[in-house]
Amino acid sequence: MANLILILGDQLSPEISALQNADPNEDRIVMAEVADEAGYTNHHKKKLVLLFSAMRHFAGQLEQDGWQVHYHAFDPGSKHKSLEDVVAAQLKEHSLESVITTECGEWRLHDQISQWHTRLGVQVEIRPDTRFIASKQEFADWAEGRKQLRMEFFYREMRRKTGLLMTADGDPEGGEWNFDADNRKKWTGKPAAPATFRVEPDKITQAVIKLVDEHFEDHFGTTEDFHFAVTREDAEAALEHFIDYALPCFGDYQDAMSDTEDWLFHSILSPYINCGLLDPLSVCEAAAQAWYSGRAPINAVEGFIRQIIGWREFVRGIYWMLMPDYAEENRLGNSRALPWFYWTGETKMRCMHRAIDATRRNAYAHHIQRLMVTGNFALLAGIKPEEICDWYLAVYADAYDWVELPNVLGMVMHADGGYLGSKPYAASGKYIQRMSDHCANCHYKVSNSTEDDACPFNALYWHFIDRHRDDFEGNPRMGMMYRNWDKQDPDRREALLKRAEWLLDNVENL
Ligand code: FAD
Ligand code: DLZ
Repeated sequence: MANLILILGDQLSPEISALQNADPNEDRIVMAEVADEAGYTNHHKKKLVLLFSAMRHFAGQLEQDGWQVHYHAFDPGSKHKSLEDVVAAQLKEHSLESVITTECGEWRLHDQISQWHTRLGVQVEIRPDTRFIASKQEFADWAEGRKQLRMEFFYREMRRKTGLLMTADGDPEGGEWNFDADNRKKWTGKPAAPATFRVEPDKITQAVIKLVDEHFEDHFGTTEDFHFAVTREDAEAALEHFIDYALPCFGDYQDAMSDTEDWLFHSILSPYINCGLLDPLSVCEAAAQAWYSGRAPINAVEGFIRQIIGWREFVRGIYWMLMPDYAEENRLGNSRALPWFYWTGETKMRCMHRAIDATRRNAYAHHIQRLMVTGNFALLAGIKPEEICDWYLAVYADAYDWVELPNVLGMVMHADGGYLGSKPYAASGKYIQRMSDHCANCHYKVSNSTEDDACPFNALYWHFIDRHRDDFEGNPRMGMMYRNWDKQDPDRREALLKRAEWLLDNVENL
């Protein structure tokens, strides 16, 4: 019996499970650019270009390899607005009775596809996504019965499972599981950050840029200077570029921020890993090889691998274990609307301006900008989780619900009660000053806390500590913060809270 094989925009891998044991002469592949997927959030224009162009290149490659592919290019006038519409039309046109697909990354779409067998009256086979190291079930089994879920312990399981950076005796290479303590240097301009990997848009990408500019004009960001890879071959070249030029310093400057450099020593590989152009395990193997051959130090390589087989796998496990209720969590009871400057970057807070402006230009900001700048501000200001989550889902080229939601709702907003961290990542302006050179160029003074020109992060930090006493005073990792707060002169505490109240009342004008 011939099957219809659906490949989604983030499943652009030749080894995707939906294609296993398929017959190019019998089975038909369907891929579709549709309004529902392009419009469920205000996707950054560069994300749309990346996905549509990568999908078109992937479909072309499948055809060259002998597959029969139906590719539905985006057409605003099309009567087919959803993947279901396109699939239903293909089933009818070719009298097919069975759909095969790989489980998708988002609850929203997973929920829809799970109903297709009744809605479309055909057999629908949903296969596991074998590109992840741990299956959903494996994660759930690991989590079961544990009082606390800690990424570090899950990560060690993934190291054992993959053998990455493990000795023949089953010990971690370098004698430690985690070299994070070595990875906190401030970057002062030296060593120079490498040039970004660039691919100039080919004809297919140019056509997609035109399409996005024409039909997605009101979406966030810009298509200008689009230089992402859109094929597996170019994504592999991006990986090599990272390993040769950035990986050696990745660890040292992993937490650094710069007022002048957007990318520093980060890999910029998440957009490719998440849409399937790069295989996460192969990426880690390439990094491990760089350590074995002496091309990168252990703190860099271990730190990088931990992000992928540790954090990336862990957040996915949390997502599927806790959805759909997870998306509704708001344990800190936040109620403030997202300030408009998240969409414009127009704020006098230099670190926020730089992070949001880079996001607008590049559909990218590195982890510390996401966590300790835009995320930290949202946490301290008590922004509604659903609004800040929707912002993060929209603005990054690598954003998909399964990875964005736990990072934002859990890691940044602590709205889930602490699955992603045993304490909130709340910090005052001092942290930003320690890890960056933004403060030297800021309208506000990081050394001030209560004055009119004081860095907003300072008073907001203490306001957060004060208003969440019931939530965090008993947390052993936060006791010191409460002792520091309680030790301060009552007049100063009052002045800090007053300044914070003013900031919150005037949040749109900061
Ligand atoms: P590098 O710094 O070079 O790290 C290497 C790889 O590790 C990344 O490519 C990514 O695959 C993985 N990784 C690192 N940290 C994480 C993490 N916390 N969770 C999952 N994978 C991780 N990552 C996404 O892929 N999509 C998102 O939508 C996303 N949203 C985020 C939102 C917030 C608030 C925060 C704090 C983090 C978010 N992350 C997200 C994680 C991380 O910031 C990005 O993966 C990273 O910045 C991507 O850039 P890079 O490829 O240069 O990463
Ligand atoms: C993110 C995205 C976008 C913008 N557009 C499409 C699309 O038109 N067709 C498609 O198959 N996939 C798209 N995607 C990715 C899907 O939304 C993705 O498969 C889900 O988010 C599940 O992870």
